[in-house]
Amino acid sequence: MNYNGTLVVEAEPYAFEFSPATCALLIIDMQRDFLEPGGFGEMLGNDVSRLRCTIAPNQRLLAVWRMKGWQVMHTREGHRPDLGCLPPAKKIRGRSPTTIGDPGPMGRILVRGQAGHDIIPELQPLPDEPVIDKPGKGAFFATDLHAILQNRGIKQLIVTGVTTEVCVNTTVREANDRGYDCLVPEDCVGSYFPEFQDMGLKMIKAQGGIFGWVSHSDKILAALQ
Ligand code: TIU
Repeated sequence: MNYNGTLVVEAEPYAFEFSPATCALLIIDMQRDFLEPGGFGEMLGNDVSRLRCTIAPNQRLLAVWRMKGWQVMHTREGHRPDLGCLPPAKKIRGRSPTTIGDPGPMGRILVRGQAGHDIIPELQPLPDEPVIDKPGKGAFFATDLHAILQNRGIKQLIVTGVTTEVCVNTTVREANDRGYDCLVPEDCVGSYFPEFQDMGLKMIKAQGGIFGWVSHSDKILAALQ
């Protein structure tokens, strides 16, 4: 802790300082369809083990945030059962025979209320933790996340979850443009593609932290000692 009473995390491109009262842990899209064997992600040919290695570090960080009584929020990517919030362009992207809204291995793919849309059991939200249902990749688009953060006085975010280059990166960019500082612990975010994991993190911290900071959950936990 420094002289302001803020915590200082070793990070790149330089130390990330935060006040716990105004910093939320935001866990992005740790959903069964992206992470579980037999889900939509695996059905598309992806290796879900590349995402599953983020579960334990997320559990560790989440346990500490909860123990301290600090703010935790979760997001889920998905759509209304009537698909009214699914842009036709998103529906047909990929030219796959099975797309969002169709029956999949764990219910209708990325539809709210279906088993595959749910957050994995290891990271289930508590009743007082907001869950933001988002139709897009970024957590701010067409959601009340910004209002919730403002109402709770949040100015900084620890952003974790999947996938690094898609929903995590989009959310960090959206948050940055709205004036939030974002720290991304590299072991708590995952990609199906190793090169995108690497570049997705580099893009955040390049140019003096153009979108935010990158660190590791061990360094965040060390800052709390
Ligand atoms: N949550 C999220 O990143 N949604 C995706 O579709 N990611 C992919 O990498 N496909």
